[in-house]
Amino acid sequence: MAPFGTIYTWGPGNPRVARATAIANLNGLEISVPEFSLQTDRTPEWYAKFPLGKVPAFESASGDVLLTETLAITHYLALSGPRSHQLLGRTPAESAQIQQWTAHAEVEFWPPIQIFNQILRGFRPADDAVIAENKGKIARALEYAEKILEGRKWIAGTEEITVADVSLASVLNVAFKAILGKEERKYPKVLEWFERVTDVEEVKRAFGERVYKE
Ligand SMILES: N[C@@H](CCC(=O)N[C@@H](CS)C(=O)NCC(=O)O)C(=O)O
Repeated sequence: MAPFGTIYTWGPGNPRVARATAIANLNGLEISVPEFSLQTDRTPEWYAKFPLGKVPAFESASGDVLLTETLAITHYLALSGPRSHQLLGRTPAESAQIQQWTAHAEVEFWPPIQIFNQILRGFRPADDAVIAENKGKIARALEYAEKILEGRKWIAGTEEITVADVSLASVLNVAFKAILGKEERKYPKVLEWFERVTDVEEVKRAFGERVYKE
């Protein structure tokens, strides 16, 4: 099968790419993720295609679709295969719920998680007040998800896995692996749902082995 497109990224561990790749897998689309260095591979030719210079950046096989922004890349991959209606919603109400949870993952969960990521990678000082503030933000968002998951199999209330589940699981994967210890993962419904999502074969292939912080 010829690749549907290429995603340029700094490395296989990029959670934004894991999300997009999982959606491609669910739609049976092959994506090529070549080795790419932010230091040496952002050539003038590459910048001509992606003037912002940020990754992930997507290029379709034909070269006529060029995209940045994880939300847009994921949306395009979700729309481009046989499971588009499942992944993005079969009714306006379903689509809106999926959009709500995809946005919640991106806007409410990811910024505080990213701050920890930056602290762990040495890009930001480990300031106690910043840590407490951002753990509080993650806890608030988790409490909300815990309530919503009461009686729901998938986060947007659908019958099957959607872009919302994959998006939220991709950011929580970082939080559970590197930020929140056992005591802080006191959300049984969220954990049960997270394992359900990351057990889906196409998601597992993109996310890799599930690892929890001690
Ligand atoms: N809003 C963008 C953010 C992308 C982003 O911040 N990418 C970082 C790496 S994770 C990057 O390319 N940094 C290099 C740079 O800023 O030049 C998305 O969601 O895809």
